[in-house]
Amino acid sequence: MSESNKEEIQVQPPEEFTGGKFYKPKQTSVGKEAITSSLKHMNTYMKKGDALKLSLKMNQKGGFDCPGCAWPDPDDERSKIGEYCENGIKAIAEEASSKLLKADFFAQNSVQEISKKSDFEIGKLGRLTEPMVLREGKTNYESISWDDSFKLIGDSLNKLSSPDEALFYTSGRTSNEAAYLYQLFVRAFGTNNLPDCSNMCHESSGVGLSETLGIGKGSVTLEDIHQAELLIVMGQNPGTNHPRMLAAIQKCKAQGGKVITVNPLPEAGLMRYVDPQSPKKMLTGGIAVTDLFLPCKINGDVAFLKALMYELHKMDMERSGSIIDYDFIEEHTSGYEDLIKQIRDIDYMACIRQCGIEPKQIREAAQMVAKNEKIIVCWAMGLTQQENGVDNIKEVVNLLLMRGAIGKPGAGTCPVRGHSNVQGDRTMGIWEAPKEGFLDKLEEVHGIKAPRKHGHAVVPAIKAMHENEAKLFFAMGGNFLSATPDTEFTAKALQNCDLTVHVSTKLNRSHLVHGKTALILPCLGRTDIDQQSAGEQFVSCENSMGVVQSSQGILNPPSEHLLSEVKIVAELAKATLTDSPIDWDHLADNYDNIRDVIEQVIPGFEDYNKRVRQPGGFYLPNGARERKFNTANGKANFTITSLPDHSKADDEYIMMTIRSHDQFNTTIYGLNDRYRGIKNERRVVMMNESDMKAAGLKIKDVVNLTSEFNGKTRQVNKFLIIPYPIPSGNVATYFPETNPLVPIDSFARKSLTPVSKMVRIRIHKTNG
Ligand SMILES: Nc1nc2c(c(=O)[nH]1)N[C@H]1C(S)=C(S)[C@@H](COP(=O)(O)OP(=O)(O)OC[C@H]3O[C@@H](n4cnc5c(=O)[nH]c(N)nc54)[C@H](O)[C@@H]3O)O[C@H]1N2
Ligand SMILES: Nc1nc2c(c(=O)[nH]1)N[C@H]1C(S)=C(S)[C@@H](COP(=O)(O)OP(=O)(O)OC[C@H]3O[C@@H](n4cnc5c(=O)[nH]c(N)nc54)[C@H](O)[C@@H]3O)O[C@H]1N2
Ligand SMILES: [Mo]
Repeated sequence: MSESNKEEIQVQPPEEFTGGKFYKPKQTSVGKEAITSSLKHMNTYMKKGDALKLSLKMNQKGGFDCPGCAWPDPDDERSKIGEYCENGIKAIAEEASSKLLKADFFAQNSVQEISKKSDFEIGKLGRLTEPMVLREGKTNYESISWDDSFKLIGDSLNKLSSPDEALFYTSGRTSNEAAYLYQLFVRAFGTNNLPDCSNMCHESSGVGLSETLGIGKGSVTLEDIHQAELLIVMGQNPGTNHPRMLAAIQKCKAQGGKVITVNPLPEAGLMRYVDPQSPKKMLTGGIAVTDLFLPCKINGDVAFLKALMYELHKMDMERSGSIIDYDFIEEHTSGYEDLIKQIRDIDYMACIRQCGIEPKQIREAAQMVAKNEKIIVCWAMGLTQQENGVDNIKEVVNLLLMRGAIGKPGAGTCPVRGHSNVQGDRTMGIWEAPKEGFLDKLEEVHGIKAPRKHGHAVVPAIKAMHENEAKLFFAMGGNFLSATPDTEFTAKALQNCDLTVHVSTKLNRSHLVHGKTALILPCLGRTDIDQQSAGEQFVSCENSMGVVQSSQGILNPPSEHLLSEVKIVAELAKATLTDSPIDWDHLADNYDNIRDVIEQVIPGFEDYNKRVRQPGGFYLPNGARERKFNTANGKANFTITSLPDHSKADDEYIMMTIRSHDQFNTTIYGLNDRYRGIKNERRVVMMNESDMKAAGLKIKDVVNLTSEFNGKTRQVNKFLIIPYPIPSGNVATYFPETNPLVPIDSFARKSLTPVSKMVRIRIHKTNG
């Protein structure tokens, strides 16, 4: 393809409005409208019989794992009529789409023409049905056989001057079995270049928790949530992104539990909730979820937590040491003295200014923390996608440790994970920075030589492509272009590659912004039957609370040409590695064989094949849950952080990029954000009314947005201003439309997570 042609490919969604209507944000989530909305999605996008079949099997013991979020299923009784939520239904309606995307569509539409469509339209084109190739210099994708696809990739990989010139991305839907085989292939090939969506998601949690508690995962179970006396929900919007969490919160509240919410926005799901399975509650308007709402400014969390600990310490002094758990601290922790010295001396008013929460409310929160023993902090992207993302997590841990609220029933850490198997993928070794012990085991069990040099995470991977140091990009799922920061920069990086390959269920923009040659390899989804030579297979996934369970699809695959991700990896390995000691066919023919080797390599998977067949699966070991801290000093560590830098120019605003109620990451289910009162429009800037007034802006004014970072200005055009209850100086927009504004060099210290929740921007009014 010529340079000029390349430039015409639309890297960003079209700058077009869809006709938005704006209402007051809702106070209540779920209820009748959620049911209507999910039924509508099922009926519009799926075959009738399939919809019913799927909804009865979703998240049931022996059924399939919802391909949406990673919220766990109840260990005990599961609701017969449906252990799922509105957004789970949308996720399966999207995957089990009745529409098929066939080769003739690609023959009739050039890549450039397809790129003019919106992400919503691209997603609705239907399931991919056969392998497609875009040959160098051509404008359209065309059919290619599986054999030729594997040969093309294998030859390209073997032509690289070093295995480190290849990058192997993973999105978090990949099953344990596929993820294990994939990383095994990548390491047998010779690189640790395994960037994954976790790098953009909960990496800060992993880093922060490992350093302080010795395990990169949360410590609580679902039962702990039910039993908690106090839940603190920070930087998370469960009503939209983890709707089934609301049922767990409801159970907790029914037993007397209290909820503190720390969020710049009064998210509907956290204010009131109506259980869709309780008709009575539906009539009465549901229950209040949040007992204390703290409207924190964006990235005010470190300041808030420090002020909270200051109040707790003060209270402890006044009440002769009865608030802080000194016995726990003495026996299990290190670093308390240093922490308390810092807390005692903090500039309290600086903390108050930075978080924007009134001292009175902080004291109220401190009273609640002091009064309750069983405390859980839940969090998601509001805390992790910050420059100080790791520090946020460390301060959460400091708070819990002060109260001894870890490793006992009803207490602990709860990072609420995103993709349905993102946690399992990491357990399986999808990680650019693997531990030596893990690599030793791979060598011992498989007879390969595992590379020791750490590989690239997402941000360094983009830079490596940008600088021509990496030339082949392979993605196991996901939408790398649109999910990553600095869209224009990333687009150039991908376009620099000799070959880009995507294993996918649906078409997305990453397939359109391609290397010199590009391949799309269509695969089975979670809901599809997976037939291999040893018979029908199931896979397994690990949820947010470390439970591993099986998942088996029940629908006939939409096309006979689809392969499972496991099979794709095995065939790719055979086409690439000429002299491999691994019997790839043996592993792919029967997934029990993969689980047998996982059991030998990864601790906690003893009797994997047997235990994964138990209804409900099994729990992985979790040291923090038992007060066994696998840190260098064997203790839980208090740590010291400093207040984040909030400096900005007078005319700058702090922007967070968030999800609407009608999307799953870059997959746009629809154009509404019902709970926030936004209808039929995604190109919006939610802004405080007094800020609007001060800037001379009115509702529906059309604006362009710029962000300036290290002397470079980035810009997106055509957004509508809407008034919203958000702290002054803060604004909110949707991901991925504003990803072009997130600078590639703005990432979290230590975890390298792009700072998607604190982008300094300017707002420029246009003439419409
Ligand atoms: N339906 C649906 N479900 C999903 C997803 C989806 O896109 N759609 N995505 C999945 C994935 S991969 C993930 S990671 C999770 C994401 O789940 P969330 O983290 O809940 O998703 P976000 O929309 O990024 O929301 C971040 C929340 O943090 C708040 N916030 C932003 N900045 C700050 C801050 O500085 N401090 C505090 N205290 N709060 C802040 C925002 O107001 C918002 O409520 O959801 C998973 N589940
Ligand atoms: N600005 C900003 N950027 C963000 C975020 C943010 O909050 N703000 N959030 C970040 C977060 S938390 C995450 S997790 C990332 C998400 O980044 P990704 O995981 O890369 O993105 P997704 O949109 O989840 O990927 C969707 C695509 O996955 C493919 N797919 C779906 N199911 C399957 C399957 O079963 N197998 C295969 N092989 N493919 C499948 C489909 O083709 C679909 O188009 O984005 C990050 N980017
Ligand atoms: Mo995520």
